[in-house]
Amino acid sequence: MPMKMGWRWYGEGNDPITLADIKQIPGVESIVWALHHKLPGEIWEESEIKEVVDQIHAYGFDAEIVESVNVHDDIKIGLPTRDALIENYKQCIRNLGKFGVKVICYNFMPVFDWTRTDLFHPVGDGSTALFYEKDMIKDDYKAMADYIMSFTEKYNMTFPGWEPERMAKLDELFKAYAPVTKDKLWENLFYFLRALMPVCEENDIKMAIHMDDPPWDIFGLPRLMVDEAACEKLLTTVDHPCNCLTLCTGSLSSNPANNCADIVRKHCDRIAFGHIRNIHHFPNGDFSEAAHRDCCGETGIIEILRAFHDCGFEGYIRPDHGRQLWEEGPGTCRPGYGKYDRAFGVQYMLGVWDLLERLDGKS
Ligand SMILES: [Mn+2]
Repeated sequence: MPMKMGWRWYGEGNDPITLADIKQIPGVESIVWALHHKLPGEIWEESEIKEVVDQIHAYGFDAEIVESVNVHDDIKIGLPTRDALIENYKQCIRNLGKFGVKVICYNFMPVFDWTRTDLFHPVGDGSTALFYEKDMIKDDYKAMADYIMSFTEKYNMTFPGWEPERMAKLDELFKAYAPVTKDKLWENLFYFLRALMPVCEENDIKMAIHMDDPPWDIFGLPRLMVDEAACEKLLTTVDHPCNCLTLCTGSLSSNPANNCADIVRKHCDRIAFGHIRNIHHFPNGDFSEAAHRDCCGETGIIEILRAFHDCGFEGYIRPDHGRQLWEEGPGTCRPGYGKYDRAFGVQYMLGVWDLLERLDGKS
């Protein structure tokens, strides 16, 4: 199977972009989807899965990648309740396998999922992008959570990983995570994966862990998937072909020391899913998300695509976040998930990819 281009879609009634819109973007084959109303720990029922998969298939897309089946905090913390929650996760895998799902993206970040300080930051050309101001992420986790959650209330929009039900108990969550050291968190991740691998194998599904975003500890919470050494540790400790990575280039390259192309070359056979995103760094440690074009940031998009191509990558790639362009803004567009810049990203990546194929004599 050659590389497949994907597009993240939040579902009917939950995304201003429709499947009919996506159909007009040349080269998109896979819809990256999820049941966004499900809380971590809940079983995704077959009827619910079928409804969305049928919608996706009706437009000729495949529905082979789910992003994400979120992991319950009790599993990450390692509470006695985790075994029952892991059983629920296994049932999700079985149910998704019945509908042709091949890859489940997930993350293992404590408390907070992706973290930014501004979701509509001016880029300088009239567009806006997600922005991270380093000095704002120090100890006031409530201020940051309030900022992100203000969008939820104002625009009636919930973000994956920022479920209001969880955010309402922020102090409790921080307390529960207090004894969870980095080593303990690793152990809990391995426990989770070891339990899942036989079910993944039976159902031909890969678990693809997303990189932590940004790739460093925040608010005293440990973060694991931060660099090449972490990828190596994850893949060798649970050395099973169904234990894979979602290589998110934007997350990793928020730390300029990470070389994503090198990581692709080293671990290509265990990368199930690539998120391609470009980051522009500022000298003080702040960063902004940038257009996919190589020269718009420092992530090295061309070298990453070349590494995937050289390795004969047969997984899925999607444009990750884009900027908000033209009329896109708060209320009209999910931050990072507008229509235009991601469509540009798809075309840019496929342009590079088509040329690599041509140079290789494959097309
Ligand atoms: Mn990503």
